[in-house]
Amino acid sequence: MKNHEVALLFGKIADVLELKGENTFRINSYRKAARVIEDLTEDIEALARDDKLTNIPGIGKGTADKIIEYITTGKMSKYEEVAKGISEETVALMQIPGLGPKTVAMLNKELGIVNLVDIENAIRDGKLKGLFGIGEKKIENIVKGIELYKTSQQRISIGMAYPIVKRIIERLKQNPKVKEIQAAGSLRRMKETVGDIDILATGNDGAEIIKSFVTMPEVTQILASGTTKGSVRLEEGVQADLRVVNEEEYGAALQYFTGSKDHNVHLRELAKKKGYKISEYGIFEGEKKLGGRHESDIYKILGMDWIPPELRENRGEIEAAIEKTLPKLIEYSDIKGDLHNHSNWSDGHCTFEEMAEHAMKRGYAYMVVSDHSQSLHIANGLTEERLLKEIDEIDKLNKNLKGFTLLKASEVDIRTDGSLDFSDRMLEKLDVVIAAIHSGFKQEKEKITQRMIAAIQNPFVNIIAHPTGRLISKRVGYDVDIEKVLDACAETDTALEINCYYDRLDLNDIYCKKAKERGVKIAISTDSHHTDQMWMMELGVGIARRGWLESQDVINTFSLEKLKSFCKKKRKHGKRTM
Ligand code: DGT
Ligand code: CA
Ligand code: CA
Repeated sequence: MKNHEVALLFGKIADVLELKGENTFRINSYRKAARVIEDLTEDIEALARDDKLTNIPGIGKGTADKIIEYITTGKMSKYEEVAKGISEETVALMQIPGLGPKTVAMLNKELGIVNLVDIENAIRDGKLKGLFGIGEKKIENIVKGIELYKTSQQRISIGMAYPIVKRIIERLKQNPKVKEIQAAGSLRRMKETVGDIDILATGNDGAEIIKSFVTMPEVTQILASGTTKGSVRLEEGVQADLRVVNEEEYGAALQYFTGSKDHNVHLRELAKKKGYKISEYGIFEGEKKLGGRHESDIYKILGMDWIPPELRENRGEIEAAIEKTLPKLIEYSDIKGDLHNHSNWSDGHCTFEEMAEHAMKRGYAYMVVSDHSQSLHIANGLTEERLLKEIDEIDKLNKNLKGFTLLKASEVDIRTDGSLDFSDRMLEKLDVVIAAIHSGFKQEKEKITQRMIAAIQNPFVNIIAHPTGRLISKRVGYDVDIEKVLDACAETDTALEINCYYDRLDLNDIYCKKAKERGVKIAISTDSHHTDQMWMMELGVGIARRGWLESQDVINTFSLEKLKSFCKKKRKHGKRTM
């Protein structure tokens, strides 16, 4: 539905007119149009199609024409005309709570403020106080408004959105009115960040379903609540929309709202070439509806295999689906163990017994205990002496476990000169060695790449953890030449990690695909410091699927024996440096 977009645009026209000091009659009529369209429960596109726009109270012929223009062209010439000479930044400024057009106009006249940075500077320098009608309270409100605006602009990590949505959907499923319910959009595609959450449902009482959605405990603000759509802001500041659609259109709506936009655009072109039309309501040949109940209808009728949502980014998946060469993607149920975990021997919060118990509950066959190495003092890194003791303890515990094995490991620090934090003699005693960079992030590209390659060439190193060091929305990561790293891994049977910890997700999907193309194996590991974090494996599998990985590309789908022989193989063929 384009209702919100259209309403926003009319609101912006009103704002700009007001900013320019135009007459109030026109301004009010645009505001009114924006409000009724925002409150509308019917789809404005459907009303336009049925020539019913002018039936909406407050919408005359002129406004209806503008709506039709926007729906058909994606533009509204009236907006472009009135906004001429005013930057998008200034228009955006007027959307901030506490900053209407009048205030922005005044701030522009008095202080030359045109954008967010300008106003933040002015507040910081105390320039606002004393201006017309601006007191302490008003400034406080503007500061709060800016904060809110910023959070509403942000995308949230999938790691934040995923559990919330899972919980919401599980709860709504309990509602007897709900027949089918599922997430769509970027969340269903397991994109690493999510702009907003899209949920689709079917059921026989739309209004009731929407009501139970907008009254959930997670809701902090209700943005819209109708019979087919509810829109709310949730705890994390993220917006979530629930649409209740007709059963016969569920598959088509799911396909449409899962996106991505690029995937859908490509698919629609393809449909057009074949003489079909696809929309959120179904797939059509002329007036005749060919399908839409199931998502697979759309792909099948277009002559291709159904495409898993994680692949729908227009990165060759449509071509592969036509040629029937899509990968058989890894599934969560293929995972046999978690390959990177910390216990309270270093900076974890649980004992490895507790971690193992949780891993068994997840149905795993093994789990790696990989506490930090000695140099990492801030993480309570283990000296060789303590690591030897930990190994003994793990051996003792393993004797009492049936059908489950704790693997002895270390997350050994790659020091700034490229040497490892333990001697080979120590590493040799471990089942799995994970090497990672935790310092010297600002090193030159060549230096940091050499440093990582030195670790990869060590015959005992099996996995490079969080290979780029990035933190989603917080840190770009070190400047490592990933191509060279991939080459070195391919030559030495060294795996790269998808670190599933939600603000890392490192490697990302793009690099996973590259790794697969080079024959480099991947380890999907949670880097858990608590049992409560081990669920994030699901995020890592999502990233792996986005990277086109199959189960044989991922070493923790291997049986214990196969995993052990993968790790040993390198020792036999690699160089010794002790
Ligand atoms: P996000 O929310 O920014 O993380 O990304 P998405 O992919 O969830 O995008 P969103 O929420 O704007 O829309 C959900 C899906 O609906 C999107 O993936 C494809 C479809 N969609 C929305 N608007 C359009 C559009 O204007 N054209 C096309 N082709 N598809 C659209
Ligand atoms: Ca979305
Ligand atoms: Ca959306």
